[in-house]
Amino acid sequence: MSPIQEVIINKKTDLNPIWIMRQAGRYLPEFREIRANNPDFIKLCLNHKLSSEITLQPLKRYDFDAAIIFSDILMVPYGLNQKVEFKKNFGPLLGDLNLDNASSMQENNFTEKLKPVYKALEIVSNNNLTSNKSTIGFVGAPWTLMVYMINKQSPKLKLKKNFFDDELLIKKILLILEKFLKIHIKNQVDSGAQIIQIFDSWAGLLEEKDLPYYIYNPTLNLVKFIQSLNTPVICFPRNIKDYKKYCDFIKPDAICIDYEIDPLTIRKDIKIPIQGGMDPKILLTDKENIKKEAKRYLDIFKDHPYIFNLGHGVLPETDPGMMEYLVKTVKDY
Ligand code: 1CP
Repeated sequence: MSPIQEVIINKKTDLNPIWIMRQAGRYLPEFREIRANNPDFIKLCLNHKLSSEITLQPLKRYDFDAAIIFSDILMVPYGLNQKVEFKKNFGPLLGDLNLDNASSMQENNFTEKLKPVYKALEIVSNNNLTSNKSTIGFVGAPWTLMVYMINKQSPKLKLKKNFFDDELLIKKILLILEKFLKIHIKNQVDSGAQIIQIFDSWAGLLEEKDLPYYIYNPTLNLVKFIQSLNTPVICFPRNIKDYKKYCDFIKPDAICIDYEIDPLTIRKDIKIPIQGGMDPKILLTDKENIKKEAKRYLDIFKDHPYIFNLGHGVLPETDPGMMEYLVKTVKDY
């Protein structure tokens, strides 16, 4: 079993495995080089040779304990025939959702559209660089995906005004997403993903009273499905107020925390394995500070099953040398 699985499944506390969200990406010059020659981001995700190579790039540099497949949560709306583009200095831009078209999507057509993602997972999980490491697959949570599908761009701080007006539309989208997220998850597991992470990046936009309908129930459904495949699931509901309530309801195998939350409170409240927390901006400071902050998290979770990670994705302006220093600090702890 790989160290991350030991932490999640066997609740080991002495291993301190590390991987980093967005570890395969914009802070690495070797990624930028590939990206410069591949302006269409979706096409790049659908190029299994390149996406598997990008996935493995950080493992060639650093002693990470996991590879996370180079893909995007928005590959699911893309698979459902919604147009998805990534605009430079703007982010994702989606076309109108054609609900009839999405509802009538056949399972095998969806799988066929995303086949290169699964192919890349096979390549990565069979590569020597991932032996004794975990290959992580992922999906966006239904709520976060629905936000992009209706809002058609990043909500940043707020949703469009009439977002919640069409209740029937919302209900239908949630049902379609439940079906196709399960297919996407199963395909990833069948292709070598040993762990699934669910990203709910916009969980923090909802009020407490709306959490059961938009987050708790749909996510619980996916979590149960992933667990039925004998696969551990890590949930990352970014920016929520009550991680304990979330964990009590959804019961993921591990919970990833953001950098706004106090790790001491989390350790007190939550019994399941914990991942993440450190502010990605710390990597933009200096070595002394990186060591201090990394140790703070490692000390706090010394006797708790803990996977080192950041509290959000690594920032593009991060110096790869500082990442090396962070990995060394965690490994030497
Ligand atoms: O321009 C570029 O070079 C593309 C930048 C980029 C990258 C490297 C995007 C566009 N997506 C990704 C890869 C990606 N996205 C991974 C790969 C594996 C890894 O190394 O971690 C993962 C796991 C994601 C997940 C993802 N995509 C999330 C959840 C995590 C988070 O950041 O909150 C979200 C919200 C997206 C949507 C998305 N993809 C890309 C952008 C710019 C965005 C929008 C973010 C926003 O709305 O502000």
